[in-house]
Amino acid sequence: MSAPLLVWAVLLHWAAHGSLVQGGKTWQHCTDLRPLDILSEVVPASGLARGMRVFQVQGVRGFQLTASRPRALGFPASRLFIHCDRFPEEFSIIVTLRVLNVPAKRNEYLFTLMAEESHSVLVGLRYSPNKLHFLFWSQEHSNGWQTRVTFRNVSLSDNQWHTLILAVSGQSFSLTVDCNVPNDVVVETPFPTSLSVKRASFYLGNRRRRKGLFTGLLRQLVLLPGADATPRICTSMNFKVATLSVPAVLQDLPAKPASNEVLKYPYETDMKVTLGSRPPCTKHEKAHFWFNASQRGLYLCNGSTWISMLEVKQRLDYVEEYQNLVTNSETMGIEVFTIPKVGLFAATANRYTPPGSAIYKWTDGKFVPYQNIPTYQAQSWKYFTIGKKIFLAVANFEQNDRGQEYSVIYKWSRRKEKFVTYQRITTHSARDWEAFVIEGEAFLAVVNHREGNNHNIDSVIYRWNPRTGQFETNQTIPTSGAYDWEFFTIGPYSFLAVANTFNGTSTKIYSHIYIWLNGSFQLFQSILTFGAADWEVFHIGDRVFLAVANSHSYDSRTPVPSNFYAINSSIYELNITAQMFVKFQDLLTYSALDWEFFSVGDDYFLVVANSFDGFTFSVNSIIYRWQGYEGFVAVHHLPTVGCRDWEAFNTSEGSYLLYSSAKEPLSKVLKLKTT
Ligand SMILES: [Ca+2]
Ligand SMILES: [Ca+2]
Ligand SMILES: [Ca+2]
Repeated sequence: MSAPLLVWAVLLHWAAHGSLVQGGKTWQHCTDLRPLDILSEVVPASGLARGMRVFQVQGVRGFQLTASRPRALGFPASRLFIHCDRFPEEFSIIVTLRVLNVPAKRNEYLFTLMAEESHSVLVGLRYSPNKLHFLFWSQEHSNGWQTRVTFRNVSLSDNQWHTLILAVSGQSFSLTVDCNVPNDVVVETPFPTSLSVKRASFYLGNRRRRKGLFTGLLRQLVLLPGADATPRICTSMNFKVATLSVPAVLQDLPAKPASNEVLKYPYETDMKVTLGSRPPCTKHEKAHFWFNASQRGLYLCNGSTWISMLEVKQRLDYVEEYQNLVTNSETMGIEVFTIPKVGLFAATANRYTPPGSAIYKWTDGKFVPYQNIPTYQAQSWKYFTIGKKIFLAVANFEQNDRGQEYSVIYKWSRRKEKFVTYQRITTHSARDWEAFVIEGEAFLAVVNHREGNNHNIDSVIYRWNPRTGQFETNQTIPTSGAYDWEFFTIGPYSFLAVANTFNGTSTKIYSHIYIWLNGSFQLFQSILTFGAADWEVFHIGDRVFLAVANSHSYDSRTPVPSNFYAINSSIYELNITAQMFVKFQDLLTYSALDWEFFSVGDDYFLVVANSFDGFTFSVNSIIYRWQGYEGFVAVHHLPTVGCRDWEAFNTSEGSYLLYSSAKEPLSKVLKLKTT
């Protein structure tokens, strides 16, 4: 078959609404997810605008505004909406303020967006005693009348600073004060899908009149286009992250809150954003942010230089099919590795013997067959080194033709330039090997899936004995239909996570994370999973994440769900303060079997192996891109068949993904096209 080279997902999904870019750049910039700092826009680089004074109360600074020249506190919306003249359809507004006692019946405007040629308030936020009103103007729905959304019992007049988050989406309006329980209001008129800001201006603390001026202190006013920022802001223990709501912040480890006071006044302790022209960056400014309003750049001081947090160097544009790799038979796992001075290899764990599994070598920009190795329903390969020795271990799921069941460690022979058998280890329907080093000692852990029909068996951790040159049993850990080991370190601590799939009656069972303490692994945390097939650990800045691939939701004791396979797979984040992983994001997957994390330029990605949707094995696997406060957002849909495993690798020519199919003898190399 000579099908033309198929281009998989040529167009970039900017993914705000899951649709494709069609009309060039405008569309793209309309969904620009950068924070728009309204407050800083009023402050000229040279100093303060007329009508503004800085006050400091309780150690926190804010602006006090005067009513004499309300227009001086305004600026054209086009200064913020550079590429697109529509107000976002969904957004959050974050305000930090301190209000004075307002006489009853008096209204004070926090800000307005007004058409130049009329007195219409297109968007506005207004405070009256114990009430907050959000105003907007909708031509499509209310015949050009203003709609007012009122939040009651909002008492801000306690001489304290407060942070408000207003999240708007369609007909639903949600106000959160100091990360307390949100106050949700649903109204008949939805926020307009297309509100033009052409010839409109923002006014700070007023509605272009002297009357209704805000008399308190205003410290922060940010518009965040896109989804509701509240969950990100208020579930995170790191309020530094939270209040800024940009990916940048996440680069910094959470500071341990000294007390609940910190939670109440996040800005007082944590807000370290500087505006204006480039400030100095020394160790005193470390972890401070600089928002360059004129260029919309957000920068983080790392102790010596300002690092750009919002601009990307290289960007993944699309993914293109690069090589069809015909395999010996269906392929469960793949392992890509480099043998120093020899080259780049891929090992495929194949189903049938003969011919068994194969190792391919990257030659002239392609994988070509290099060595066949007899394996018995091989599930995965693991490459590792101990000193100068190079090893490759296979997990065999079945017995050999003589009824013996074992998995094998192969060693690279420099003389033969092949892998040769080194050590056999008795295993029970082995699924996976993990290799790691703790305090200079080498370990190898096998996942035993089941013995006969019994899924509740021990998986084993072996320790390398340098004297005998063999792996010896060091610890056994009870597992239930286990699929995967994942080793990782955080600072001086070593962890091992197991993915438990099935205990004989249910796939809704706990998978466990172990920590190395006093010479052995001890239980650290248990997480409820659904036929967990894979754990993937990854770091973004100083943040540590753990993603689980949930394959299957089945419980013999509960009614059959509509679909066993279309279920969430979850990403957890290490919370340093709580010393545990907490749920960060759920992503809908279709019998997910693997996650692979990779980066391109300054961008981070996760690709999931979706294998089955309940009807067919031909399902799209998805590449998600890290978008800061939005978490991971789908950007590319890749057609796959029974997708089992993903591997990311780089050569001098570029970045690639390799995927294996558990349903057909064809793996594929995809090339990541960048600009
Ligand atoms: Ca593993
Ligand atoms: Ca993985
Ligand atoms: Ca993988």
